[in-house]
Amino acid sequence: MATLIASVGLTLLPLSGGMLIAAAAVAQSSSSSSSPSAVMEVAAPKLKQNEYYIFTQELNANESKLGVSVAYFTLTDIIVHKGDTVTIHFYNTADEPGDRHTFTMQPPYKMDHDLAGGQNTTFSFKADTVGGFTYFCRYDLPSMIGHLEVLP
Ligand SMILES: [Cu+2]
Repeated sequence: MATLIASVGLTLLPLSGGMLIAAAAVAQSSSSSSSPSAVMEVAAPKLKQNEYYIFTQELNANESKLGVSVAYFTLTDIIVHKGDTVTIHFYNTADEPGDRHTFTMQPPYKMDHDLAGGQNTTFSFKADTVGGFTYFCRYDLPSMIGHLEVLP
């Protein structure tokens, strides 16, 4: 299959199933980066590198009948590199103040941001430990989880 070159300078890589991914070529200056990693990272427009918005969401389902929480985070995968500063804008989208949700992680990324319905918060942390780490809501386990992957 031929590689398509779009007029805006993006290289579109054909994948199976007709999906396309866009890979923008960005020159990385070795003098402007303190990271030893040469891995290319391209942020979305209007976002800083490693800046994420995460909203709470609840399925319209009968939790007591199902016997399990049906809440979740809108963003469930975050991949960064060691040394990155991660910024998260966390929104509890519930109408009722009593519908609390947390963004919680165990050590080494120990944190616990507990929001009432309608609240939001912004926080940052440095990804200084390599590995895979689960973030979760204390009130909605086992469903409400996500995964932070910190690459070397
Ligand atoms: Cu929750």
